[in-house]
Order: sequence, then C-alpha cells, then structure tokens
Amino acid sequence: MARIKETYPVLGMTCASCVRKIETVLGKTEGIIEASVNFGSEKVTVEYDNDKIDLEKIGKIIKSIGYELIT
Ligand SMILES: [Cu+2]
Repeated sequence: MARIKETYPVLGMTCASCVRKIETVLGKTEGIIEASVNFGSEKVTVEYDNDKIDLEKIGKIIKSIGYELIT
C-alpha cells in the first residue's frame, strides 16, 4: 500500500452541494482513503492508495461529474 496525501485546486464548484458531490463520489471510489473539499479555497485534499488508483484517474472521475482538478 502506497499512501499519498495531496492537495490540488478544483475548478467549477458553485455551492455547498458541489462540495458534497465531489466528496461523495471520491469517497465511494476504490483506492481513495479520504477526500475532503474546501469550498472557500477551492481545493481538494485527497488521500489515496497509489497501488490502486492514480492522480490521472482521480482527475478523470472529477471531470466526469463536471469539475476540473488542476494538477
Ligand atoms: Cu453546487
């Protein structure tokens, strides 16, 4: 298990339900240990197992629900 914890900007959020949506979707994703979004700073902190998922895949998931992860 290769745990990585990083923070990246995320674009496209307009309200608190955007925050919940991103946290919920990431939280249900295999390999993601914890995800928390800060609406004020427009950033997501994600802790994941790099053996199961990588940053590119996380970015694609975020994109699929309408937001953009800046890495
Ligand atoms: Cu919203």
